[in-house]
Amino acid sequence: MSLQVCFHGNCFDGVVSAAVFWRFYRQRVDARAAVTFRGMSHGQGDPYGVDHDALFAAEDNAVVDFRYSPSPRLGWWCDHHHSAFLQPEHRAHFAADRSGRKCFDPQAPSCAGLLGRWLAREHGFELAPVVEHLRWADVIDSARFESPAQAVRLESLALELMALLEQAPPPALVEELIQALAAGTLAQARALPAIAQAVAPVLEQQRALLELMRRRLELQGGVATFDLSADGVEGVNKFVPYYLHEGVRYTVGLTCSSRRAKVSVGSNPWQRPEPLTNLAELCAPWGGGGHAVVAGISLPPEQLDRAREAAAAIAAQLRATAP
Ligand SMILES: [Mn+2]
Repeated sequence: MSLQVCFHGNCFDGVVSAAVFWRFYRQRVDARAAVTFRGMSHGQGDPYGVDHDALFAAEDNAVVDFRYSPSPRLGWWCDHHHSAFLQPEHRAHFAADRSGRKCFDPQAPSCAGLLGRWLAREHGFELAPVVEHLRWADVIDSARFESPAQAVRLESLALELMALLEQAPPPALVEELIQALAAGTLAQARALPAIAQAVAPVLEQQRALLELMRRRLELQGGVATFDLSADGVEGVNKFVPYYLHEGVRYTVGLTCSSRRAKVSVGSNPWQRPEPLTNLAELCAPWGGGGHAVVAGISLPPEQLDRAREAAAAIAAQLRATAP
């Protein structure tokens, strides 16, 4: 039997979900299945392309931590994203499914946790060997960190792996990680030579970025601002401002890469401002969006000046809400 597992790529929860599913499949469905893994990402249009059946080309096909497909070739599905159904017909198709092999819960903090517990309950999966995987997937995917220090200093194996995946490592390395997580503990996966070698420069880069943020961050009226648009930095750990300064209510950051100029707006998850200004609404007039507590604006890199203007305007609006 051939099996393809599609998962949310470059994401700790997606990778752990793929590992948990593969462990289950070998344990309960087919110990000798030939597996392929495919990391998926959201972009313009339908991530499965115009012909879903063509993408689900293996004899059995699973999707975890990613969007639904009504393809009859999709055998297994589990997700927790609010945006799981691209079309209303997809939701109806899922609701009519009687296979017992599809699971959705938008309240679940992580897909891996939802998947593991569902497979244990409904399909005889032995959960005990992966409880540590699932616990960390819950923490990371719902950003339920104990403190800014835990979120920033990456002082645990799972957080190191999270940081590695955010840097979009090569698919072969991700597959090696999935296989290791399907077979053993987080510590065993982290200790693999290829993983250890890939993690080291990522941690070094995170430390350098932290020092850069220490120099760039400006705090006024409880609003931390930073402009890294000239530094060629794209992915910034959004919790750094709360780690570096006490009393940060909101952050407004500007970054610019070859792909986009980005304004990132967030509120302190450990001391949520009260009343909270809805950040998605603040970003909307500039063509941005997101959630009430964290939002952003993405523009083409040529419009960096407009992004800077938006960042300044939003920071001023947030300062004006000072208690
Ligand atoms: Mn997830």
